[in-house]
Amino acid sequence: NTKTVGADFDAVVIGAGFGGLYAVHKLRNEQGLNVRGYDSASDVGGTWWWNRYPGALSDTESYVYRYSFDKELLRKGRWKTRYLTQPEILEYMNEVADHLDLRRSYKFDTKVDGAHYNEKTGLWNVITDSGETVTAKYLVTGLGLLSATNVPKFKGIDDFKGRILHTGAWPEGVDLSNKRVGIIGTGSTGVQVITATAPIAKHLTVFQRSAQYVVPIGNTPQDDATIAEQKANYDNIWNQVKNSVVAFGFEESAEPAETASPEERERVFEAAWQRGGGFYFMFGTFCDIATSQVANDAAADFIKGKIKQIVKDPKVAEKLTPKDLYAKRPLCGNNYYEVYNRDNVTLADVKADPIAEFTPNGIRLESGEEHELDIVIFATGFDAVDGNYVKMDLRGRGGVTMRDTWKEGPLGYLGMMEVDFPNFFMILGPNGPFTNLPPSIETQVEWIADTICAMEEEGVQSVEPTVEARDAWVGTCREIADMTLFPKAESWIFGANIPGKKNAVMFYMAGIGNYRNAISAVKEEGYTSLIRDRTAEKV
Ligand code: FAD
Ligand code: NA7
Repeated sequence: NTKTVGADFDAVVIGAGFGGLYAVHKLRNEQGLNVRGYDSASDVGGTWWWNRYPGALSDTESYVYRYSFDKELLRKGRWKTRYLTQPEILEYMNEVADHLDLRRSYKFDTKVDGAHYNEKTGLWNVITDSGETVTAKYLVTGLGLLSATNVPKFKGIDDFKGRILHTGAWPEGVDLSNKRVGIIGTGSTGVQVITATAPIAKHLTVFQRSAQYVVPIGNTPQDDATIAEQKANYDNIWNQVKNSVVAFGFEESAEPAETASPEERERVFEAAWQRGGGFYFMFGTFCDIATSQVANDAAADFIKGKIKQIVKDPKVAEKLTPKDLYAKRPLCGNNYYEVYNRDNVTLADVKADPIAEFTPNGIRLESGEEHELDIVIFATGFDAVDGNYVKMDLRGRGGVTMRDTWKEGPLGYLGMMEVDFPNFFMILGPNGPFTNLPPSIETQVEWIADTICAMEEEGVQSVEPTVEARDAWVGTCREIADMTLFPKAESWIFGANIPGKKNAVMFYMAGIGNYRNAISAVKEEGYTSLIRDRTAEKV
């Protein structure tokens, strides 16, 4: 019962994470389209299927790291602590898939190698690694923005006799206990895997390139009364979340640190330190930490003071003290700096003494110092945002490739569409919101589903953004980003973590509330920024 004449499916959805699953639900269950989903993973879960490393956890609080659209799912939600562990999130995703009967639309263990738009038929040809090629009118991609693993190349890596693992592709059954473990990377993931590994490993060596600002996570148990209150108050909670900036479930501060007294700053930072939460520390304490150098220095100095207090060996404390701005994705952890007081933990500063090579027995630094290891864990992050898009052979009108369209850095209209790619919709594509992600994913999937519905009702065959609209959106994102300190710090947010990747703005940083208004306006104005049924003459 495909509506599109001559197509195998009305829509193909790639990905079975939060994004893909909701897209299949909206398009298939609500709009009656014939949908095929693909994921290279063996089951649903996306991020939470792949990232099974010890300590894997969401640092968005449990009550808002979930879908909001289904009251029954909200009512059934279960959690024991303030944050959800990876197994709990995976269980939740499985429950969602069962509840909405989503699995039957998917082919798992199937990678989409490419998708080519055929201008004659007006259909996407979707090519998979199972040898199957299918056609569909719409292509919806939920490929994940932190999903394409970054595996740096090191000399001698093939000679290493031990095991090498990446946190983002973690196999079942790895036992780190009593092993000599090396961890490369101290980002959000590194902090989690380091704190989980230190107590069980025989010895842990952390290879740190950049020292990080890490505040406590504050993962306390949550009693039934608190959970019942959160559930009873969900209408207000989601309303606040969807009109906020970072969508983390707390009110962002309206107080500037710039004008606060030193005592007031100390009081507010200390309270946030005790409360826990990385995004809370950056956005819930004062309103100008991400925009004012003075405020940023105040927050950074507070954390540096804590490092000095916590870490017993002053030389180690110095290595752990960040030298740059507090303007990457804010991190939090469970007694992170305390790890370095343990006898079985060594910190190797690989900015001062870089990794020279892997040897059969471990890692040798440029100074000649060798660390003997049984297992090396790459907590080296992801080719974020556009990584999975440029890996695929995506071709739009006239065979134009996404790789070429984004060769100077990813673009994207509203974080969801691209010029020359008709009937193509991205979930969390470039220049979408920088927030707790499930609420932004829902916002985008709902807009995509509404747009498809409107086009179907109008009888439109194809829809794509104008160059002007796309360029204006990218320009807006650049202007907003430049009002913050984030572009001044080197991180995945601007593509700085991948050697050779062009530094580009990849997020809309004005918050989910403003984002929702911006995309609603496009719909209310009748999608005037989209070209319907573009033909050669109109170009
Ligand atoms: P994903 O969950 O990444 O799913 C994408 C799926 O697409 C994957 O399963 C992948 O296999 C599949 N795929 C990609 N390309 C192809 C292809 N060519 N063919 C077939 N399948 C393909 N966000 C927060 O908001 N709060 C947090 O606390 C938080 N913590 C995180 C912790 C970790 C360790 C990581 C890695 C991410 C975290 N995130 C967090 C971000 C997280 O990715 C999002 O919250 C959310 O899970 C993204 O969902 P998604 O569906 O967009 O993408
Ligand atoms: P991140 O935040 O990109 O962190 C990766 C870490 O790995 C970071 O400390 C990097 O150092 C380090 N790294 C990367 N390449 C190398 C090489 N070649 N040598 C040494 N060290 C290296 O990734 P995460 O997985 O922690 O987090 C990504 C997001 O996923 C996170 O924000 C959550 O939302 C989930 P650097 O800082 O670049 O000097």
